[in-house]
Amino acid sequence: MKSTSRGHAMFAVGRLFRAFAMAGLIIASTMMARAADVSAAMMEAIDSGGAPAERSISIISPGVYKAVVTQRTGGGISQLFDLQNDPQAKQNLAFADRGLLEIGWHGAQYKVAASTQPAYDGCADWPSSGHNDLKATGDLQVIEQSPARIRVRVKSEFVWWSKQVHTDFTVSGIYTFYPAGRIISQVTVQNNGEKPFHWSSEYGPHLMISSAQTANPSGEPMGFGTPAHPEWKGADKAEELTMAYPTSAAVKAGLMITIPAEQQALFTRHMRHGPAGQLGWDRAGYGSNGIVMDKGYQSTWACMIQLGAAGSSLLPEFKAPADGLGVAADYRKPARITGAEVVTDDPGDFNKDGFNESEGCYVLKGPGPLSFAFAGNEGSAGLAPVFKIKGWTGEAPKVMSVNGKDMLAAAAVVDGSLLIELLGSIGADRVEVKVGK
Ligand SMILES: [Ca+2]
Repeated sequence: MKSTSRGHAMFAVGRLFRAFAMAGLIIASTMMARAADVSAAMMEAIDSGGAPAERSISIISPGVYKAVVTQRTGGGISQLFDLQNDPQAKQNLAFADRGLLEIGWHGAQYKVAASTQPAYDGCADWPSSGHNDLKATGDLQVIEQSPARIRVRVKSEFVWWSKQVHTDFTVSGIYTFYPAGRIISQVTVQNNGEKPFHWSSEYGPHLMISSAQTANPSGEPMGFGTPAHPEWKGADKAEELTMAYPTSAAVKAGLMITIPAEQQALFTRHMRHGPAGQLGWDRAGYGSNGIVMDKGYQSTWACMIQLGAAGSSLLPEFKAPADGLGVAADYRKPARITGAEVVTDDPGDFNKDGFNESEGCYVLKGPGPLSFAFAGNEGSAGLAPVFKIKGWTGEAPKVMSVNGKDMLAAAAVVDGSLLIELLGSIGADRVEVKVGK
């Protein structure tokens, strides 16, 4: 296994555990016990309940991040906090009025001035605060909850410029939140309304972040870039990722978004609104070329958002778009697994290769214990891979063995499947993995 600068991430996860480790209060024999405690405390979902306007679901990975999904926006991720650098959760990285993952606004036939038409097709927003005003808040449901991950399903309709509801033009999403700062979203867009919708280049998955007003009053706190265009000059052709990275000392976190490589047939280009400093927000990510959604249109796709944080023993630091290339490769060019049964028909695995893009996990089968070889593609970071092992009959292990060394994991058995996320980075080299004893 290639040693990395984050090698010590193997055991040190979470503030509590790091504090113990640094204080030298634990020795090897008790390390696993402490690791188990930390693992058991991983991932919590808190449903506030209440009326649609007030209802939210908070997802917390202790010491790593907190996200809040709100019904008033139609199911947007209205808040995201880097708990490594902002333990009091005061600096919201997402733009609260909409959501961290935004998928469109302007249509192709955009016009506002002197328009007398009540609702031509020129705008479709999701999420947005307009959903609450229009009582198009939709539905939120926690569909899975364990120490390994939390899944939240949201359903709503697009709205027009936050002023009218696009009846039967629906969006539904399933967010899968993992302990290591990763949010996988599966999105389904469907038009059962009578009118076609003509999109501008804005249709696609975007990061929507807060800007000057909340993070750094003196200027733009985060820039947007891509690997080929680090400061967003051009960037018309879709690349590996879009990143929001800190441009002031006030921000220690970065965010990146990527899509499965095959989806670049749909999302062929990048999109950025800008400028950040003027508006209090900015949004950028993948766009498209004039997609028309006729009556009956339906499309399901997925994307990955990864948080980076300075000073984290688990997460990478994102200072420039190129810092996300390894993590993007993890999602876009999954590793090859040999020596175990790979499941290629899991719902959400778009290209049936055994890596489920909609859940961000490898899918295997076996009652356990399981041993297999895991070989990343060139350039992969091997950051916190996730495995779903169907037919598992044992307990959820607290560690995984990688080349004979135990590494901390977050795991749970859910509906007969073991879900297990390795809490560390293993790089791109081939490693031998053992799950269960
Ligand atoms: Ca796949």
